[in-house]
Amino acid sequence: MKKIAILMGSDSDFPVVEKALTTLDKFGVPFEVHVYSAHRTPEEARAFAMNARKNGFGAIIAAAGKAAHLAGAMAANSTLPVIGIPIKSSTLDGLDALLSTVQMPGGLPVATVAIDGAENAALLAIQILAVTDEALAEKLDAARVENAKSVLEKDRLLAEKYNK
Ligand code: RP5
Repeated sequence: MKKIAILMGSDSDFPVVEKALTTLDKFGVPFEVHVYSAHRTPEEARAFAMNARKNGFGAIIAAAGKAAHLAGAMAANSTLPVIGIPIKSSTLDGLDALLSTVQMPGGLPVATVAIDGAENAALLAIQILAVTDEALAEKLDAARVENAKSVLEKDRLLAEKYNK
């Protein structure tokens, strides 16, 4: 199976990004995690993106806060699918990172999830791998069923308590 790259601009992003690791683990999807910054370590970030396909990756998740250019830098140097996670890390509540990540110029797509949306980033990466992996697709289907069951159970509990 292809690996997923999980990159973050700073280790201060890790408490949010950790959810992506646990989600990939839950589905048995292999990953590598790194701290690379589009601004502080641009050479390393570029080298990672340029070699990612030949190093066995199927998608790149890139999380960054503030002037969040890491996902864009990955997209500039790789044609693998890039998923951006805008991190809420400054006084602007993550809106800065959201706009920096999502507003890519034509020709360089970044699939941007919600602010701090690490779980969805991992699920989207898994869905990309599942296009050619039937067993993984079945696991995704089963997880959707479980998710729906848990919501219906919450509905049942609230309805039981308040709907007289
Ligand atoms: C961004 O700046 C990082 O992704 C992080 O969200 C933010 C702050 O980084 P630190 O100053 O905490 O290292 O590049």
